[in-house]
Amino acid sequence: MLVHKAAITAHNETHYAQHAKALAALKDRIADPERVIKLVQEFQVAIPSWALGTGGTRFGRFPGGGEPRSLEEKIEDVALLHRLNQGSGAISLHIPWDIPSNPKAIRELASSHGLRFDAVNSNTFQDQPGQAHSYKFGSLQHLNEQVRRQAIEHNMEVIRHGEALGSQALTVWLSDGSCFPGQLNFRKAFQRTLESLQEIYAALPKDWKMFVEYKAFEPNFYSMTVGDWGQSYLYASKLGPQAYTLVDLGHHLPNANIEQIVSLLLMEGKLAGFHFNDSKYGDDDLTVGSINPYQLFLIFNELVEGMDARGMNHAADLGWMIDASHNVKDPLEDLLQSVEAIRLAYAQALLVDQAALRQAQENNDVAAAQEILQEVYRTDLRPLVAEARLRSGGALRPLDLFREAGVRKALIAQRGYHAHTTGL
Ligand code: LRH
Ligand code: MN
Ligand code: MN
Repeated sequence: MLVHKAAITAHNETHYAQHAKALAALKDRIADPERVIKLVQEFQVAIPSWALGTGGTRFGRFPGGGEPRSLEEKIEDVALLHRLNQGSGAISLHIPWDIPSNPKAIRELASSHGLRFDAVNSNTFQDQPGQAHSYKFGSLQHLNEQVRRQAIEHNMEVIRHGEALGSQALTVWLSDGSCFPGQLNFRKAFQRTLESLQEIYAALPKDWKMFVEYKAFEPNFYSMTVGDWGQSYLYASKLGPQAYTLVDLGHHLPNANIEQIVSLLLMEGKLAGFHFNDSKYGDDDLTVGSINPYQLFLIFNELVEGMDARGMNHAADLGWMIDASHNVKDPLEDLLQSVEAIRLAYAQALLVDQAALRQAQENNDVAAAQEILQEVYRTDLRPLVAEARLRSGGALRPLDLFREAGVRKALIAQRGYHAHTTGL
């Protein structure tokens, strides 16, 4: 096992004095820091099994070495992240990229590391070897009933895999759509997709949710059959109470007001949760918080306000998942940065003075409203998030410890330069 408890303790001793000083100074400035620390400790983010290796672009792939060669090794990597940050206690699988051949053993391995399985993802956007019918012209929307049947059955199989692992949600993301005007009858494509989703919905266990993920464009560049939150919301509403809309931050047209979308989906009780990433141009899948951390904070501000208004449990009632992948960073370092960015935005949102904000809104005091939000956004809350990690047994500085402990070198020595062959 890489990075034992003893290494974390030694690391924390080295950094403790400096941390304690920064924390004390911060605690003097903010209201109820203990509440924030506790809520951040509880807040866990799921790591996608497809982000543990270096991602590719459609032009090239530059594997960094030491990448996991099996689902077991992917779980080992998530366990390592979780030991370091105590904030990534879940894993989200994409099937068939990761098929648990021995689900019982996989489930035990995960739970021995304190990990659970978040939503399982189906994949009808690629043809798999030996598959009878092609998804070139769509899957659940396809004109041919046999293609739709194949895609429906795949989703049912994913549910069965998820059940064996203790997962409780199915995420359906469809690349279905059209690339050119005139290619598709939008209304009929919607109807066929809805009917296919209804069959999958009927196969959901009673305590499961279906997450309908939308995306504005790519790989279809003229229309997407689940192209925005309105369309996803339509499907989710027509499907029933177990269906919800999943927000992937990169799946919007530029400058979309994602926080407003989030607020309204929450209001309607139809928000599933998130695929966290960041984007400058499109579905860039960049590290969450790397481009627009203010937007991330504004989203969390709506989440905290809206979830509290509905009496929801922040940690448990929505799906918190990362969906990012790229070419140039160590994927594990990148995931440590991701979880940190998410927890930081959450901590900031927890400290927004909601009563003062409400009052500013009621008085049309626009400047005061901005000041209230930016007061917390511009306060450095990293010591609070670090304290949450420390109290849960994680490292004060996970990324530094990852480097000091030579994790990547050790992984390369164990696993070699094998590049993962599935995924993006
Ligand atoms: C599509 C998407 C979707 C897929 C994942 C690999 O762009 O966001 O969630 O399952 O990427
Ligand atoms: Mn996604
Ligand atoms: Mn995406």
